[in-house]
Amino acid sequence: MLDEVTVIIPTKNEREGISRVIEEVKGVGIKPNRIIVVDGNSKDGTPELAKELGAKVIQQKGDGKADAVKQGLEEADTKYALVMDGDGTYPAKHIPELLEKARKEECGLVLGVRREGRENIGILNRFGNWILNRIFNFYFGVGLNDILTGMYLIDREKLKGSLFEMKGFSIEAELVSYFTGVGEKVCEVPIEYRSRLGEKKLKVWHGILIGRDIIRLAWRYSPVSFIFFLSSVLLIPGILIGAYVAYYYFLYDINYYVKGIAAITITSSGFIAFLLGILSLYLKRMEIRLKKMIESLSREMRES
Ligand SMILES: Nc1nc2c(ncn2[C@@H]2O[C@H](COP(=O)(O)OP(=O)(O)OP(=O)(O)O)[C@@H](O)[C@H]2O)c(=O)[nH]1
Ligand SMILES: [Mg+2]
Repeated sequence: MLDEVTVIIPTKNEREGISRVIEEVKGVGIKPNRIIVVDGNSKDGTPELAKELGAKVIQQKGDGKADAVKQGLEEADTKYALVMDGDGTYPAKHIPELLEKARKEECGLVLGVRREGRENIGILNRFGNWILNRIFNFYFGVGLNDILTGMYLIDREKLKGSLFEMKGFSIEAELVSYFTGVGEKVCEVPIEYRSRLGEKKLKVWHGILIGRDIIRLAWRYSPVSFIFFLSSVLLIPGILIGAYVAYYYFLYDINYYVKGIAAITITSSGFIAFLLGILSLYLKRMEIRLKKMIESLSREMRES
């Protein structure tokens, strides 16, 4: 079963953690040639160390974690790819659990949700994670718990069509957006998180960039929620002003012409936006249905 997985470890100066990670991954039964370390110009001997331990090491093109993960996903040739940090924070013992979940429930993406050891995340990161998860769930209409986890399993066959437009630490947000947006199942498995070995790369401003990117991704993969948001921004004040005008007209016979026209204009714009929202929801569902149909057709053709 584990032969179906390639483990991808993006690294940048992770000499202190990489041995532990590779040893643990081998320990659960993954063959060394199925461990790909994508190194981003480490100056501390990380790639040499990884090679000594038998892992396949490739030098990343481009820069940032996103480019490294993308390259690893292209390099892998198994159905599943598991991405994990090279800093020793994610225990490899969870790999079989993530794989089993994907196989059983046909998930496109399985997120390792950090449950145990949350104190090792750091208070600022925990707070940032909480906000970013809320923003994501709001715009995508889902209830995920840890979209920015550094340990996740991808069904590579279901990844075709992903655009990989994001940079750096926004890769996780992009992958979750893609799978959610195209209607593939995003599953969750609780995992443990340990304290980091070596120097931290993630800074506060990365969190801000991730927030901006989630909004961009929502517009691309979940425009429906944007349109409904816009329609409520128009409809609510429009109806309130309309009620105000009607109240004075019917009870006191006072005419507010400008407010009346404003109420009609704003409410009808909001109503049109609402109808457009319903239309795009319908189109999105149709896109997902068509995609599923094309997939099953091509599967049938491949099998026959
Ligand atoms: N190849 C490559 N790997 C990177 C780059 N930047 C970060 N990484 C690796 O990506 C993984 C995640 O980075 P981390 O610094 O652990 O960030 P994090 O897990 O979000 O946050 P902390 O672990 O709390 O610091 C680590 O294994 C890093 O070494 C990069 O530019 N290129
Ligand atoms: Mg990390």
